[in-house]
Amino acid sequence: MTARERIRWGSATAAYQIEGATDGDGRVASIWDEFTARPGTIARGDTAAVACRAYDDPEPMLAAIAWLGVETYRLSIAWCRVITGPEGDVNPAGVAYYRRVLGELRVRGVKPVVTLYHWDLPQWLQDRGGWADPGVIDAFVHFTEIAAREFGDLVSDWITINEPFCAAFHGHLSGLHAPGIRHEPTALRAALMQLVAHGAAVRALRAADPEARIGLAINLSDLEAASSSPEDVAATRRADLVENRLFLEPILTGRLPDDTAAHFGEPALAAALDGIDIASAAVPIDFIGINYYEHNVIRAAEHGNDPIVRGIEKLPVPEPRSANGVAVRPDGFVRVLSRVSALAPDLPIWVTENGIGLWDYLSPDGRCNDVERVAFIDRYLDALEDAVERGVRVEAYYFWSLMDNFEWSHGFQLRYGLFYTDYPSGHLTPKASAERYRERISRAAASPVRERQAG
Ligand code: IFM
Repeated sequence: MTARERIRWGSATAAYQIEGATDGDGRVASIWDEFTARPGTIARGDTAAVACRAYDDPEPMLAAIAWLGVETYRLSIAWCRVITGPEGDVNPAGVAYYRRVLGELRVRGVKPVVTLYHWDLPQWLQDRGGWADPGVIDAFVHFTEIAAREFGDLVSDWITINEPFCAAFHGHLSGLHAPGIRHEPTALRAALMQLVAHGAAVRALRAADPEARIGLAINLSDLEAASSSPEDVAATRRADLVENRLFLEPILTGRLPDDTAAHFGEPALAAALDGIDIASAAVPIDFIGINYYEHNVIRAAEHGNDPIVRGIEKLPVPEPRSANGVAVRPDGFVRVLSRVSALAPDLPIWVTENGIGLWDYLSPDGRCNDVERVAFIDRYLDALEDAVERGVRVEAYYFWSLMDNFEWSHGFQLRYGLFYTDYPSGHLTPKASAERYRERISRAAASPVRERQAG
């Protein structure tokens, strides 16, 4: 079997980014509803009130999935659509919506992987302290148990939490994401609480279905020191602590990196660990999800330019890069995968996200010729297939995203989709990249037949 036959090809979205209907059918408010309502938080003042209209009409999304020919689709379930408040009651309309989507995926032969937390914390939990309050863990376990009970006959692959780095550090330090807090000790607390919540959710899912495949999705960066000077090397190590090791090490070993206290300070670390046992994050998982976007070159700088890691400067990114300045570096992707593979050789890796943000537009002929994304797909998939041939254990790949959607603080301007979304109608048009991804998937599916014939 060749590398590309071993990989399950998929695409991904998240509830808040696509569903719209934010005050429909018994859904309660999330921190993102509150955040987007604050002036100045989102480009052009966009909100996700309508987004891709996937809640009102999931058919275009389902048709796009079928057209692409992916075997698997990653979606998230909105906590605030399923649980109505502190009493833990279930919203039948929310459950019915996800059962409809999951049922339709089954009819189309597409295997879902469901993320439980993709940043849309119910606002009632934020009002009690959000990810800083230990009560959030029991609430997350309750939501997890309900999800397993309501959807477990249709779902066997679960992701507990998506990108805890972003939810912690963009939500509580840079202020770019909801809930828009800017306080480093709270960000550290939110990071560690999510890891503990992940461990608790894995145990809840396992109890509900011993056969389930469970993991989490962490975003990891490929970091390079600008020079071999001790200052630049130390700066790069600090960035690596905050962006990578703070998540990898507790999940894989149950321990925090040795330099955590030195970076955040003893009092902040002690407060972050109050009442939780970080060792409980290292529960056995069936795969580790890696979201890969970032490669950065780091220089030490007293007054740096990074809103999250003090004392570092991220150097300007040369071409090719995304519209929002993220480097196109398939070699960085392979380094990140190889690093995880070396740390946990027996743990399958699922690339739970990979993609590029561009200022896409439709030409007068109605087509979107996103040549940069087409090149991106070829370069990253070639690199991935080579890495798998060399023994890196990647079992699944999800392109972010199926369709353009609400890109958080960038609103709708920055587009990541394989399908071009017309707002607000929700009409989807396959981009040139969708055609290329579809071609690559069908090539992979066709090759075993060729090989069997040849053999
Ligand atoms: O859109 C996001 C997604 O929600 C989480 N990972 C990164 C994507 C692109 O920024």
